[in-house]
Amino acid sequence: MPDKDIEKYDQDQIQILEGLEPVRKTPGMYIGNTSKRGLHQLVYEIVDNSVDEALAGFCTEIEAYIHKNNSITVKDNGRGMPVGIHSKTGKSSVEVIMTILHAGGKFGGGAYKISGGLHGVGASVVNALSKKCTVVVRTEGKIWKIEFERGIPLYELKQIGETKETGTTTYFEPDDEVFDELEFDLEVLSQRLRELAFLNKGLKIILHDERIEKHFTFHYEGGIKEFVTYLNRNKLTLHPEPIYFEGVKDDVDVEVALQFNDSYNESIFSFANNIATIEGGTHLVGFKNALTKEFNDYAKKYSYIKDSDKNLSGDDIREGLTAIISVKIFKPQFEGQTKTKLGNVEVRSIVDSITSEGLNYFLEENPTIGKPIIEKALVAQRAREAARKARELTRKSVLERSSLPGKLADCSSKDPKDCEVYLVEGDSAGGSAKQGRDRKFQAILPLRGKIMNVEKARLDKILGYEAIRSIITAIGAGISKEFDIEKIRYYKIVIMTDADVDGSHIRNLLLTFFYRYMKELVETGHVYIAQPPLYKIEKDKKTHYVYRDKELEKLLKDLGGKDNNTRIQRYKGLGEMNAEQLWDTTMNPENRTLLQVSIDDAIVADEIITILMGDKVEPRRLFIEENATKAVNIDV
Ligand code: 1YM
Repeated sequence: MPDKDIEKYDQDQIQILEGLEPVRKTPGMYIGNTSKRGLHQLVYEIVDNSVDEALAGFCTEIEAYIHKNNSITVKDNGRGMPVGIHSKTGKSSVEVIMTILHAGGKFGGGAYKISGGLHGVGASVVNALSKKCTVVVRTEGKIWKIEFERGIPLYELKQIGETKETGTTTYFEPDDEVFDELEFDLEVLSQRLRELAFLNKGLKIILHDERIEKHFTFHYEGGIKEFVTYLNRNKLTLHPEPIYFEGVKDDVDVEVALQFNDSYNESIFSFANNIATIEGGTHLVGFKNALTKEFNDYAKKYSYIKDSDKNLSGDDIREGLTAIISVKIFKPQFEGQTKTKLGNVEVRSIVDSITSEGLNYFLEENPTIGKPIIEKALVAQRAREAARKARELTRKSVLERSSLPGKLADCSSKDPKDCEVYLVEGDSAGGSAKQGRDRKFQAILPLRGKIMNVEKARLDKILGYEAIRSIITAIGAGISKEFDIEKIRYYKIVIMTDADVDGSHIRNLLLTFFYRYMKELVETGHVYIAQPPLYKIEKDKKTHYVYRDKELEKLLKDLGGKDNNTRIQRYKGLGEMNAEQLWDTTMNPENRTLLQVSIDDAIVADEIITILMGDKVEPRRLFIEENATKAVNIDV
């Protein structure tokens, strides 16, 4: 990191924009929403300050605690937030940082800042949305402390002790008046903290979940090189170590790691200033361009292809590729629908030339490693040609067919915004759903049996499954590269499966299919999971439904305990519900809860499918062992 030109923090550089009331009035504007995602965003905002401090070269370790009452502490060993008096306000800088919106140092000067990313609004927003918040700063031999309630300081920054250490500790308790959900998800937090540790090599991040007394250390000296190893951990790789290179040009810091596996999938993840650029951008374009060029040059040099032969296409080369591209730049421009597309034009040629140089050097030094990669690309090229022919034949019948699948019970409304389609496991549940639905806006597509194994199949084979073809035609927007989100016939695609092992398997297969072949559908939040109840409880002629195992006991207690007037029915499958029950519990927008599938959910589904269907036996055995008890629980 370029720490050469870091300026001493200047108190007056804090730019005062506005107070905290607007944050409490419209929290969604600052953290996206006030449900699960927004709640977790609070942690990222605080951790981002510590990571910025690490990028500036002053912090090596971050610890995060999820406390028993779902409050959070983040501690770092950086310089500590500035404690001096801020001349314009006469208040301590810590107080200013915590109470004034958008207060920050000289943005863009000195070090790369994560701030300026997606939400990047900083600690003051977290403070505003917390019932309680405490900041402790260790700097220049002294320990300082200040506390807030709902953004309001309880006292001025005060010295509470002495220390030789430096750093900042921020504690906060999310406000139950603001958030609909207050429980932190260990999986979600560990995923992001692990990612941050991969993206910032050498940075140690420790996560403590005090609710279950578990501790996780994320620390990777190899950075994104280890990230690629981790992503490929369940796959058979074509070469033992990921290829890694880095470079800095015109203040743009570029890191690339890549490794090929024997699958047909391309998994490239790009980041700018530690933010996942889901929509790609100039860094990704530069990388792909250089990759295609270098491997074609190599293939020609070693006579795998002749000058007169067709070049390998980018798709041919990227088959089975797992790669991370991470850039750090001073003024990232985020564009696109979800503001996750890097727009800085200068980055394209910089990543292109650093990738070209890096690959060229690597292939010169390791000529044998290029061989299996090129051979695979040549197979892919031939297969792609065959697939193109197969697709052309199927296209007429599937992709461009005007008639809808016979099993689809379509809705009468034609405005996609109002419409939803239920992908239902099994014909019998499909029948109930057809009877129970509101035919104005709800369409039903029954799917029979196991769907397919998308893991080991190329597109031509996948199109051979009838269930897949009917899903594609029903949604109406094509597939893969030809997928066009503008053409979707339903804004909500709802997966409705049984609450048992088979149901979850089918759900994972469908999610994997959407993730691989209609990714944008998931990214733009059109995919949902229906939540059928697990139990029906009748007591004193009243019917209650229970959707989660842990709610059962509570409900029984609330109803005054189980007695002779209680009959509890455990629903094993959707088929056990009649049309009316299915409508009441699972399909009626007034009562139902739909889970919106995030790209992370889809990635997890993809991983599960890779483990269950892939070639490696050991991860599969481990997965089944680890999940055996859970599986029993869902299938009692
Ligand atoms: C647990 C959360 O906030 N650490 C932290 C924050 C800051 C600094 C160091 C820091 C930054 C700079 C100079 C600078 C912040 N400073 C500011 C502001 N951990 C946590 N550690 N000195 C210290 O960027 O120049 C905001 S956060 F506004 F002062 F720059």
